[in-house]
Amino acid sequence: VILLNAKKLAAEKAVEFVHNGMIVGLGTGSTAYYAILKIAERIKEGLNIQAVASSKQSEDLANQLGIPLVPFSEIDSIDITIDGADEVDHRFNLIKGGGGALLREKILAASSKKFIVIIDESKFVNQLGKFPLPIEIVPFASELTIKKLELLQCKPTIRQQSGKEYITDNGNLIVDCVFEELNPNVLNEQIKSIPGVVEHGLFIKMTDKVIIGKNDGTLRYL
Ligand code: A5P
Repeated sequence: VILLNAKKLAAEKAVEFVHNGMIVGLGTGSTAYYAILKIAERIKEGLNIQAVASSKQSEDLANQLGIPLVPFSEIDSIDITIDGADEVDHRFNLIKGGGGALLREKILAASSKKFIVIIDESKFVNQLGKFPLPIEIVPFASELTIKKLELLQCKPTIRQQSGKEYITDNGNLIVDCVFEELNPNVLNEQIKSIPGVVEHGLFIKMTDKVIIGKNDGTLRYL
């Protein structure tokens, strides 16, 4: 039996859209990992690109693999960003941030000419919200911010790691929110309007292409 890796399949397909001279946004997580490996492989074969990383984790990986990185301050825009997601619906709305990198990921996506999302089929859903929505908040007065989030009918949990509060690359907290009903367009505005919220993991109208790797070894494109 050949074991197929649906994440790897989608990731490697996406890297076919990377061409010489491009500035490439590197995503974060176990699916983006395979895209980064493939980009490194193509660089060894002669591909000439520069990359921007969406997290410390992806930056470290890119450095280890010899992918040339540029600081964000030195570029005007990104040609293509390839990143994973936690959930994707039919309208190309996403939940991201399971890995905690949502803020930088969203900054990259918003500055990218092409934003390609790579997932395995388990993440393609009819309705977003089974996966708790990650929301990045500043530590100052976090109790008050969380109370305001609760008014939006959500059950918030402060993310923990090794018995302590998880801290993002930007020094903030992540609150994982389960909503009674998740209306992406409405919540997109409501959550952002709460002072203390830095960013949330809903990515609305940002995605150009979704590549789904299936367990039977085939691909599906949206
Ligand atoms: C990282 O912050 C997230 O947005 C990831 O893109 C998301 O959690 C997907 O990760 P996996 O590919 O590991 O499932």
